[in-house]
Amino acid sequence: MPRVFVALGSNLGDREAHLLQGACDICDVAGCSDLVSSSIFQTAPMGPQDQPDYLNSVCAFECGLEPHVLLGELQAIELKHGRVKNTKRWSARPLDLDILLYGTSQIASVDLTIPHIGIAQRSFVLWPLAELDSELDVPGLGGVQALMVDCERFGIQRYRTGPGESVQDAK
Ligand code: A4P
Ligand code: MG
Repeated sequence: MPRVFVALGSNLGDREAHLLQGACDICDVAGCSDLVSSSIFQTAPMGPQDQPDYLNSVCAFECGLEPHVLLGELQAIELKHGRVKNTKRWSARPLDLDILLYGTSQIASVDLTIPHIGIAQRSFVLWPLAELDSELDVPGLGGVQALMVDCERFGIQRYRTGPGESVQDAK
């Protein structure tokens, strides 16, 4: 089964609860197993600045679902968390779930691009990805550690270390 990496982002409501419960919701999807989560990071918003800071994390799991089926499951979880489709690009949301990597696949269809299109520019994706697998190769783009060197930082700070541990270095 391919190993899949999904980015979680939240900047509305109880952001930490949305990320933690969102990962649990993915665990509950039939066909998804052995999920691990990164630390949670806080970042300034990319895009419109008149919105709260984000919490971001990444989870990795074994996936027996086809990529488009997985996308549908993730969108259903976003809706369950109160996500409202907004015509304004990059607006605030309780939970955003993006498929970053699906094994070594490269997909370019109308509604699904893998690796995710913004992966190389975003600290809030690359830092948690590297935490889960520092040797990870992003198909078509290169090693995650090399990508981290040039990405935009968005004022990234560690907010919560790993799953289940409280964090002292959250400032
Ligand atoms: N789509 C295509 N490829 C994928 C993929 N790999 N994973 C399509 C998930 N979806 C994918 O997504 C729009 C469409 O992208 C979907 O219908 C799907 O078919 P959406 O979640 O409805 O809308 P969106 O998230 O607002 O759009 P977009 O352009 O994907 O935004 P991003 O890239 O997700 O960025 N700032 C900080 N600090 N942290 C953040 O997490 N996130 C965003 C949203 C903006 N600013 C942020 C953050
Ligand atoms: Mg999205």
